[in-house]
Amino acid sequence: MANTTTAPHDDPALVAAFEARIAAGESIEPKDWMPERYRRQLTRMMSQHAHSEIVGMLPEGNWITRAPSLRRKLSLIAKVQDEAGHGLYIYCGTETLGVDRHELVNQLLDGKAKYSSIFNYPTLSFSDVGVIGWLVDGAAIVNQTILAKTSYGPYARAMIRICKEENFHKRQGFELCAHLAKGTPAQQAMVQESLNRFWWPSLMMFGPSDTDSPNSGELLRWKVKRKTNDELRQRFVNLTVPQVQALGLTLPDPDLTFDEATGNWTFGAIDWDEFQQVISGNGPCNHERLAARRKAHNDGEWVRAAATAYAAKRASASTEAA
Ligand code: BYC
Repeated sequence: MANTTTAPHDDPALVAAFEARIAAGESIEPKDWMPERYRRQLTRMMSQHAHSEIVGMLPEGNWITRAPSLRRKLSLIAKVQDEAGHGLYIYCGTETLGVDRHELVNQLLDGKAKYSSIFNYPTLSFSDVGVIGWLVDGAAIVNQTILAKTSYGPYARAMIRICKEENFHKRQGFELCAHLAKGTPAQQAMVQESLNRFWWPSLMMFGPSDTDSPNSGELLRWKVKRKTNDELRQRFVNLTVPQVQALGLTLPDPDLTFDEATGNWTFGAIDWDEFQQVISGNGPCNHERLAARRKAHNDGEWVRAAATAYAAKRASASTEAA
């Protein structure tokens, strides 16, 4: 990943002016002056986000050939394609910060870049497609609706469009889960089993607890993040528990209780050791995911070569015409 531990000395007067703009709620745009550390933090966060969208195509893409009906296949293909669009859109956003997309892609392929932990879990049944749409896109919406108010203009604008599509993904996921939950005993058992497997990893998507989140302080100060990891996780739990109940399903958490005083659903302890393992490259599917991305990248070499040759041909044609 881009180094975020050191930054050259920024002019204190420029930093003060920048922080005053942030405090006033102004949007920071690509050509505006920004502290080097702000640029690096955004590059880190946005590139991880873009990688997550691209790797996030794999678990669900696994089921395209085995979707149980034409309707399910069409909506799954459309969703996976949307995720590709989100990735490309956010990579464009990172380029406004002065980084080369190829550099970021290479960091992913070399295993140096992070991407969301959730995509290192396997999709074992078709109901996982529903649960991912419902929970994973649902968690993404909670996180990204707030990011739509982030201080960096291009990222905020990307989130507005992406959230609209994620909302649609969430609905198709919930609709699939509702269909299974009302179905045969075997279908009910299938969706319950998917929910059991994806619940805790979905909570981990929001990142470590606030006390163990090294980046949050700086990101909150610069209004890149507008809520903490724990605040967003709690919001997701509060939104999701009633949906689980409405489907007649249960969550794999014996400690889940409603706290009348706070209006929050309190939940049990998250397995942070598992989270650390997954984000360190040792989750159930990390190797498989990176192998798939490397293969796709290598298989696409001829497309990149053709596009480069075509661009060169057009450039020389326009030079000759001038
Ligand atoms: N997975 O200081 P912290 C999607 C890392 S895609 C892996 O709290 P921060 C979708 C973190 O990077 C969902 N790593 O970090 C796609 C940091 O490591 P480094 C992706 C994680 O940045 C397809 C370290 O742990 N969404 O929705 O303040 C289909 C310490 O964490 C994770 C985004 O990327 C994780 N879950 O907060 C369907 C949203 N959590 O870099 C859906 C944008 C933490 O220091 N990103 N780490 O080595 C964010 O909002 C924030 O970056 C995070 C983490 C809340 C994720």
